[in-house]
Amino acid sequence: MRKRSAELYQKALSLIPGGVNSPVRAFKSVGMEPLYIDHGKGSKIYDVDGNEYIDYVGSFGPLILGHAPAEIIETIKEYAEKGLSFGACHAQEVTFASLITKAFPSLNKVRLVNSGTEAVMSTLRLARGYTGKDIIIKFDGCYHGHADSMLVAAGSGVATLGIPGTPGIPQAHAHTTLSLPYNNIEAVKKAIAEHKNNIAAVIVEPIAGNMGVVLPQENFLQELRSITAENKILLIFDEVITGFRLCYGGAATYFGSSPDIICLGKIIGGGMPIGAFGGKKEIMDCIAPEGNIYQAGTLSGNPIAVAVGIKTLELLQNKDYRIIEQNTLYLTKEIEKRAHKKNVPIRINSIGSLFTVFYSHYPVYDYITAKESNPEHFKRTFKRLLDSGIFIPPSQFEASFLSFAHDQSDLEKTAAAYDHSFSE
Ligand code: HOZ
Repeated sequence: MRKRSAELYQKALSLIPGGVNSPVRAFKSVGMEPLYIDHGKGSKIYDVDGNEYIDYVGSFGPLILGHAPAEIIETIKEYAEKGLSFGACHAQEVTFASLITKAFPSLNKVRLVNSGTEAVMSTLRLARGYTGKDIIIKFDGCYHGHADSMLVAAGSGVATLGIPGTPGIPQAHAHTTLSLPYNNIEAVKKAIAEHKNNIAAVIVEPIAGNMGVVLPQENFLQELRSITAENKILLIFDEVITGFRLCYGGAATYFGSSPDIICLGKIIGGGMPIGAFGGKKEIMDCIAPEGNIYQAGTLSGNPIAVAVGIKTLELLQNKDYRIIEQNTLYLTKEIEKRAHKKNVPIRINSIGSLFTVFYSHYPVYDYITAKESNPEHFKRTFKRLLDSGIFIPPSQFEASFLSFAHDQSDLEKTAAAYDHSFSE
C-alpha cells in the first residue's frame, strides 16, 4: 500500500541521516516509516503510491491557503522568469516590508531571512547586542528553531524524539538560557529577581505550538509584558507559527500585546523558505549596516519567496478568518463528542485554525501536562487516521493546521475517521 514510499526510505537511509532532512517527518514516534509525497492540491496531499490524504500538517503551518493555490503558482512562474536571485535589492522587498509592518503595529522595521530558525538566531544576537546582557529566558516545551541556545528543554522534534540535554552545544550556551514552565509568571518573577541585571530578553511562543497547542492563560502575556518592561528586558514573540494564522496579523494583534521584537516565518512565505524579524526602530537600527550588530544572508529577501509572500498576504487580506475558525471549532467539537461517547479520555487545545488532541484526563497548560498525554494512544490514532486517509503531524508535540481549502466534507470524513479510531 505504501510500497514506493518504503523503497525510497530504504534508499534514503543510506544517503541522508535518518533518511530525512528534518527529524519529525521520520515518523519515529509513531513507529512507522515516512510517507513520500508526490504532490498536493487544496486540502489534500498524494503520496508516491497514489494514496490521497486530507492534510492537517500543511507543511507544519505555512499552507493556510491549502496546497498549490493557482494565484501562487502563477506568481512563482511570473517571478521565476525574471531571475532566481540577485544578491541585490529589488522593489518587492519594500512592498513586503510595508505589508508586514502595517499588519503588526508594534513593528517599525523588519529584516528578511530564510527561515524561522534564522529569524530567532538573529533576534537573540540583536537582543544581546542592544541590551548588553547575556541571558535569555525561554519556556519549557516551546521551540524556537535549532539555534544552540534555544534547544534547552525544547519542543517539536526534541520533544518528539525525547532527546536528553543538548549534545553538541557548548555548556556556556546552555548556561545563558533559562528555561521556565510555560504559563508560570511566578517562575519568571523569581528568575528576574535572581538574574536581574543580566537578562537580555524573554522569548515566548504567544500560543505554544510545539508541545502540541498550549494556550497562554489569562494575563500571562500581559504580565510578561509588564514585568519585562519594568526590568528593561526585551520581550520577543516567536510568531513563526502564529503569524497570519489567527487573523491578518499575529497573536500580538489578536491579544493586543506589544512585544519589542517579533519573529516570523512559515505563512509569510506561503510555502517558500523565508523568515523575518522586526521591531521598534531604535532596536532594529542597531543592525548592520545601520548599526554594528552583524546579520547577513546571500539569499535573504529572495525575489521569488518575497513575491509569493506578498501574494499570500494579499490573498489573506480578503479572507474571512472566522470561517476557518468555525471549521476548526466544528471539527474539534465533533472529535470531542465522539471520544466522550466511547469513553476515550481526550483534551483538545484549540484556537483559530490550530488544534491538538491530547490523550489525557487533565487540562494541558504546560510541557509537563502535555507530556501526560498517552503516547500509545496517540500512536494508534495516528496509524488509524493515516489508514483512513487523514494526515495529522506524526508527533503528539506538533499542532494540526486547518487551511481555507478544507471543506465540510473533509471535516466530516476526519471526524468519522477519529470515531473509527476511538472504537478501537
Ligand atoms: N520544526 C518543525 C515543526 N514544528 C519540524 C518539522 C519537520 O521535521 O519537518
